[in-house]
Amino acid sequence: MECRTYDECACAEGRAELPSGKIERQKKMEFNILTLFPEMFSAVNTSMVGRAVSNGLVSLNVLNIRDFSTDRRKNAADAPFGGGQGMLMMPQPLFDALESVDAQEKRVLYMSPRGKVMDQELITDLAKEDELVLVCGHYEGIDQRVLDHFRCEEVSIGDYVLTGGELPAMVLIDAVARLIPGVLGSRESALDESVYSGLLEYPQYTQPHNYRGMEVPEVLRSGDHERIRLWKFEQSLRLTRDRRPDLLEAFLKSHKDLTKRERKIVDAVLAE
Ligand code: 21W
Repeated sequence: MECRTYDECACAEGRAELPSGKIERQKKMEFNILTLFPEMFSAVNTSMVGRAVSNGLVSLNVLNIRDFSTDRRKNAADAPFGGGQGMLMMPQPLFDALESVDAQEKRVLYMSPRGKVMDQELITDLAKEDELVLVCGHYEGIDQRVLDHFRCEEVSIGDYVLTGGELPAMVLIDAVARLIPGVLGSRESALDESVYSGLLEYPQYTQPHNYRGMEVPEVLRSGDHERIRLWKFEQSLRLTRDRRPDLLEAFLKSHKDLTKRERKIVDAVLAE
């Protein structure tokens, strides 16, 4: 059933419609976040994910690691044993903060530049959980005993250097939250995207058809759905060939079931 507006939709109150048409209460997903900069996460409340928080589909439990320090000056970092630059986050505040959210029983992710680079496969897997614990590091990182004891999975968002794990944690939350039923409005869909099909997205156009003399490709206004589908496929193939040959190779390996027309387009694009 299509909902006319997001707020009329059953999913707006934490209920999701099942394929049977039955409406069942949606289990909310909780993110426990450990950070030295809790204020940064207020950004999440002003986004699409913020709407999901208001609707009870997502909840953020943001803990300030410093609040758990038993040190008289509330220190949370010290110099590394064995020397080396900078400071490391000490085990005591992190152990206490992690135990306060029962992290021993949960999937714990440590945002780290040496982690596995996040991809859509990891995100879909994380979206199956009811609860996650995200540890945001700062300075040069955290004491290894924290990672070992809580069996932390180390996750990076890519090969560039940031100042800490807060923005990566927000990237992860955003990517996971949009897969929770009801988080995206009825207009958006979590399916039908490049990361799912394996190809980059084709160029898109909206009104007006002529803007400052620049015309929308004629085929998109033809009404011929098959011609349009094949045009989009061809554009996606070209972009993927030029920008992400790695993705094109994987696509061709996994899509042996192309139609005759699609096969012809693939051969032509590869020959160009
Ligand atoms: C950057 C911490 C570099 C440590 C050995 C000892 C989390 C991040 C971060 C940061 C270093 C992510 C060194 C992509 C990122 C993050 C802060 C290492 C050198 N090596 N994804 N000292 N990029 N970054 N410093 O930076 O916390 S996920």
